[in-house]
Parts: sequence; C-alpha cells; structure tokens
Amino acid sequence: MLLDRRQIFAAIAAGAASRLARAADDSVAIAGKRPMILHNDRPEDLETPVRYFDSYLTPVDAFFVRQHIPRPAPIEADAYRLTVNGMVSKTLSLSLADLKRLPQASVPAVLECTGNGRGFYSPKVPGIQWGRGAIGNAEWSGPRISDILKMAGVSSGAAFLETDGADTGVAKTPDFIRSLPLKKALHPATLLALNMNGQPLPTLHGFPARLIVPGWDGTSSVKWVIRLTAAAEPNNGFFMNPGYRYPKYALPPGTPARPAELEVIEGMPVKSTITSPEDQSKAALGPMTIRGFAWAGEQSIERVDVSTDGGSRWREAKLSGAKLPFAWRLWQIDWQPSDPGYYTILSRATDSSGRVQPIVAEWNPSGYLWNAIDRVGVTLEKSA
Ligand SMILES: Nc1nc2c(c(=O)[nH]1)N[C@H]1C(S)=C(S)[C@@H](COP(=O)(O)O)O[C@H]1N2
Ligand SMILES: [Mo]
Repeated sequence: MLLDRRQIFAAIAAGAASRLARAADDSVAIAGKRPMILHNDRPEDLETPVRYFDSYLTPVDAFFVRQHIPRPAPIEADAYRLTVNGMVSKTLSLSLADLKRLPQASVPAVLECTGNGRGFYSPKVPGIQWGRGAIGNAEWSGPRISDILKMAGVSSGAAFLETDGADTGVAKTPDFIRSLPLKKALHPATLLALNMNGQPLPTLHGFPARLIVPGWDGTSSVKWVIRLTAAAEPNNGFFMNPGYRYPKYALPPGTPARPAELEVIEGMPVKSTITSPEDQSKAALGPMTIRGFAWAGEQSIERVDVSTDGGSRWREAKLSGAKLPFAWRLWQIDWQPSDPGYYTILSRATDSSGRVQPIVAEWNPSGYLWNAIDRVGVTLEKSA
C-alpha cells in the first residue's frame, strides 16, 4: 500500500504518541534521558530545558541530542573497527582495545549545535527552532587524533581530515561526513572521545567513539566514527557545502543565501545564557540570585555583566571555575529588588580576545551562531 505524505506523518505521529510519555510542559521521556524538549522524533532531536543547567558538567541524562539521519545499528564493542586511510604511509584498522591502549587525554569542553538559539531569529529561519538548550559542557576523554595519525604516518601533502560516522544517508539526506583542517585535527585537545563525564559514550552520543573538536561548532564533532581519511582537499558533500556555512558578508534579514559567498564555520563566538530565573517566570519579591553560564569557543571567558533594568545599568557577575578555553564558566550575581513588577534581565559576556556579545545577533539564512546578549523577563510579586 502506498501512503501519501499526510498519512505517513499521521502514522509517525501515532507511533510517537504511543512511545513517548508527554510531561505537562511538553517535554518527553526518552530512554536514558530526563524529560527533554522534543524537536524531532525518529531520530530524536532533544533540547535541554534550562532548569537542568545547574552544574559545571552537564549530566549525560540531560545532554541535548542532535542527529540528522537515523542512528546506525548499535555498534558492538568487539566488532568495532576504525579505519585510518588516505594520505598515510600505513592504513590502519584499530579496535576499541587499540584505542584504549593509546595515551588517554581529557578535556572539559562545550558542545553546542550551530543552530542553538535559531528560534530567536526574526524573521524566522527554517530548521529546528532551538531555544537556549542545544548545548552542554562535558568532560570528554579518549586518545588524541594526533596520536592516531602519528601511528598511520600522515603524508606532508595532507591538509584535511575527513571523518565519517557509521550513520548513512537516507532518501534525500546524504551520508554525514565532515572535514577538518589538519591543523585543528592535530591540536592536542582534539580527541576521539570514548568517554563522556567518565562513562563510556552512550549510543545517542556516538558509542563507541566520537570526534571532539573543542571550541568549534557541534557539527564538527562526528559521532560513531568509523573512518578517518587524510586528504589534500576538504570533502565537498552536503554537510560541508552548502550545509553549515555562514555568509562572508552580512545579508539583509530575510534574504536568501549567496552560495558563492558562504564560508565553513569554525570557532564559535562569545556567548552567555541566563539559567535562573527562567524567561517569563514569576517569583516572590525578595533577594534572589541570577545565574547562568558563559563560553567563547576557542577563547576563554573574561567577564560577564548583568543588567536587571533592560540594559540601563550593568554590574559584573561573579565567575566560578578556571579560565579555560573550550569549557563554559558558571556565573552568578545577587540581586535585591525593592519593588514588585516586571523586570528585563540581560547577561553580556566578554572573552579573553576582547570579543563582547552583541546587542543584535547577525541574521543569516540558516539561523546559525545566535549570540546576542541573553534576555529574560521575570515578574516579581509581593507575597500576600
Ligand atoms: N555521525 C553523526 N555525527 C554527528 C551528527 C550526525 O547527525 N551524525 N550531528 C552533529 C551535530 S549537528 C551536532 S550539534 C552534534 C550533537 O551531538 P550530541 O547529539 O552528542 O549532543 O553531533 C554532531 N555529530
Ligand atoms: Mo548541530
């Protein structure tokens, strides 16, 4: 029987409804996850509700999930092999045990989807309407890509590393393949992560091995890696071109991309997020602490300023944690409002290279790299 598009969507929706327990706030339960904001089912695209962001490391069960195509069949640890080929002196086929025998490095790093915050753009941009939660900060560990490539012996003419995940294309969506300039691949913090927060990667996050490219957009961090290929040129497939490119010159909002003037996205911008109070929430009038996190791609966070009056006056927030590249820093500031009413709270981060969050995030046709000063509204009410 042939189903038309409407019937197919209805069938998918019916399946989803029976499989997913819906919580009151429209979040859903997925195995291994707390209730998350569901953007897509099959495969799951899950956003972290901001209330879960209350720790330096984002717990695995609260970490966002993004996948473009159905997950590969679960990979058996014993059957797993990583092929290292292309412009190398020796093609390798490495088992998980081989990878575990290499020196293991560890790096706390943010993983942020390029489209995090897309839902805030106006005019609207097609794609997942992520709010604040397509991001997490985890401790990743595993062998360095540089150690793996050293074993294979990369030719001097190689300039890129192509990475393929075990997921394959379906229908019109092609295979997920990414290329990384060799310089970034050889950076000591670029890992083939086997662990996330000290535990083996769960299937949703790329078991048994994923790339971690600290400071770059999440798209670079290929999951379920089965092949690393040294090459002279970057891969030119859909997920490198036109996917995940950003206009070289700003475009008027609402206008189409100019394909010839798009550039591959690399390091991420400076940014901050307010996690408490939540946007459009109500609270009892009284002293409170405003909290959040801030990060800056390959740079580190220098300071965060907060305004509770829509940006008229600013105060410096207290940062915790080490001033490191790649990872986020938590910040907080005490506030003693004296009057009830509606308040607009803003947070603005500055990084170690002097970048400051802009008032306006530059509109772009794919809705990438939203990094405007964060803004929430809260109503403070006199207790009865
Ligand atoms: N193999 C594979 N790797 C992938 C993807 C994918 O669809 N397939 N999605 C990428 C994108 S766009 C993001 S934002 C991150 C999300 O990682 P997470 O699901 O572990 O949070 O994985 C990246 N790696
Ligand atoms: Mo992404």
